[in-house]
Amino acid sequence: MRTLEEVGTRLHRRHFLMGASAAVGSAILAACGGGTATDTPKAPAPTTAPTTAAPTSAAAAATRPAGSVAASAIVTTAPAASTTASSATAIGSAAVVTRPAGSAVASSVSATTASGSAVAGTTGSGGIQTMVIEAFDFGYKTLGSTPGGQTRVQMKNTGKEIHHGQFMLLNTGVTPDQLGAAFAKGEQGLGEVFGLVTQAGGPGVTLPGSSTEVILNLTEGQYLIACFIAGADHIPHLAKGMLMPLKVTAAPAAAAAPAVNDTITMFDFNFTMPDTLPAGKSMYTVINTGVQFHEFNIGQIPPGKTVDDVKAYYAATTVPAGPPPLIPMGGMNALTKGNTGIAVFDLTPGNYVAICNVPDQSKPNGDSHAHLGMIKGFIVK
Ligand SMILES: [Cu+2]
Repeated sequence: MRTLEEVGTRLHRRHFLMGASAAVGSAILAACGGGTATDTPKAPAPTTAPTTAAPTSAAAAATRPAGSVAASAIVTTAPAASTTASSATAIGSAAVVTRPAGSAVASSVSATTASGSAVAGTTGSGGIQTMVIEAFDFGYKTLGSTPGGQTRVQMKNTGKEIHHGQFMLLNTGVTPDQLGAAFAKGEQGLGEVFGLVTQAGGPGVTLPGSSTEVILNLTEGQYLIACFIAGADHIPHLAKGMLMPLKVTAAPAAAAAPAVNDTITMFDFNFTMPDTLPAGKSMYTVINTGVQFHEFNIGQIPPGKTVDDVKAYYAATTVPAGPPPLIPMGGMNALTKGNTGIAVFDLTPGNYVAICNVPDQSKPNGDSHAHLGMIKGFIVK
């Protein structure tokens, strides 16, 4: 595990979509089955993710070797080989799909079929299903397909870098090829990219060795799960394999949203939220009423540091020396205007900040929203 200082460097450099480039476009094409990818993602990922937890009893894991191009090349391995598991809420009989960087698939739909008709995870109390995502350096292991509806999305980071999982729903009629082509235009294509997808939330920044959770009411459609965090090389992780197609099918039945502690509103450019949140487990409906898309990520402020230190840290043009003045603790990733999701926390007392790191979408190369006012302190007690 890296030191907090190293992780903080990644955090500071993070800039949603800043890495839009030909490499990112190609990665999207490769992930979604586009046939015209001309560039392969850098830094090939391992063909199997590290196994960090005991496999669940009935989980079948399908691992696609890097470079496999046909559905028939997918091999189903014993559960012990690579299984995403989570303590009490493991996926029951669901198939887990690993898509290492560089693997080209015919289409996400056929991949899903070939993996053994992947189905949703366990349906828990209240009709809320659970979807476990393992994030590693650099890729995701999770379901290739899931029914829609209220879904508890748990992300476990088994890598050495910080990761998140941004759910992007391709708008009606949009093909993965279109999205890949827009990304490939780099900064010039960002406006186009924003018009092709709906930001549907997802687990926020998650420290190595940690887990975070959100509840999303997934609607039917083709999604991509992506990590836009960049490492020291400024290449976003999605270009290295952290890009996972997810097919969401019709919801079997409407499940009621769980009860929450409160509502947190994101707008251009701040948050409306309580000054104090309770320690322990709590849940918040997060809604975006702004024009631009926003996220509600949170970080704990270490003793001796303040909200002003966090603001100064992000305002600096070069990464300040020393450990960062905040420790990422997850939250709700970006939501398009009008979208909602539920952030699930289990917090220890202390000082915290809410922060939005997505860029100003009103201009090319826009500043992070954090620079425009979306850093807000709150207390947990
Ligand atoms: Cu924002």
